[in-house]
Amino acid sequence: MTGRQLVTSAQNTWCPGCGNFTIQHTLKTVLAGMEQEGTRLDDVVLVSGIGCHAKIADYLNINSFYAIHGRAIPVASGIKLANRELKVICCVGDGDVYAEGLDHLIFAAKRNIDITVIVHDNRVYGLTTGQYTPTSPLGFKGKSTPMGTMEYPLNPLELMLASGATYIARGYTKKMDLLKTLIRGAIDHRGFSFIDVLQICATFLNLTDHYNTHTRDLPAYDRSDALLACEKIREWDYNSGAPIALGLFYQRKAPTFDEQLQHKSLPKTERLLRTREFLATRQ
Ligand SMILES: Cc1ncc(C[n+]2csc(CCOP(=O)(O)OP(=O)(O)O)c2C)c(N)n1
Ligand SMILES: [Mg+2]
Repeated sequence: MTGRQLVTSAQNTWCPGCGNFTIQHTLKTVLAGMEQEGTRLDDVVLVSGIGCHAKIADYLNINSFYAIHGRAIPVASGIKLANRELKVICCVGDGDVYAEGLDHLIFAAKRNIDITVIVHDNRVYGLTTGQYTPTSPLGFKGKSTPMGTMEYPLNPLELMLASGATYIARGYTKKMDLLKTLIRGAIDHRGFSFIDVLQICATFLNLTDHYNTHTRDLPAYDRSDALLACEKIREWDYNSGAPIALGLFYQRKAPTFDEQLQHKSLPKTERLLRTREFLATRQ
């Protein structure tokens, strides 16, 4: 099917002003562009977690799987391993993937499985009405922390770098052109691609003014240099008032888990060759 209507007729229940609209629109634009360039949209699968973000599976007219909370990544990994021809995109929430499903995120990055993870990081549990998540700012007052959280937020990009992710980026929903480039780059990347998308929660944590005044583009540097990437990633720790860099922080080529699994069925000499190639990429 070409030129398909990408938005479904399902009733949209996101709050007015929610950042999810931008992510949906941007993903739709990227998919339409890919289709124009020859990708069959039937070869794309969207897997979502549970939360406000996850409703994107209802609203986008592509093959999709509504997983359970925190388990979008294992479902996506299974889909990719069953059919390597598919482009598998996970839309997950910060509560979903940095709390309940964190171990899956780390291991998917470690394995460098060829899937794309887009985190709708509103830094709060939106659907369950405002509890704190691992990226909520220190002191955030929500339903479960009426006196303010006492925990310092996690820096998910640093965690992904340490875990072995081969494409690490941060976007912001009010910078749509950049977000589009990052999403397209992530889908085209062979290996585990990760984008943390800062989005506001219009009802429980509206950081629009802060993001609008603090976000900056990343300067030019060698994106395959892990030490430089780490330095840039650490400049904003999800809590300080420091400038918030947006863009692609890190990218490197490495064999993917799905490729290697296929190599297991190759003759021994061929396998050894592949193993050497793999080790060379880890120096
Ligand atoms: C196994 C399981 N644990 C907890 C829940 C309750 N629950 C549903 S959505 C949600 C939080 C979602 O937050 P987030 O992933 O940040 O998504 P958002 O709503 O902010 O988009 C929770 C805790 C659940 N549905 N299933
Ligand atoms: Mg959330």
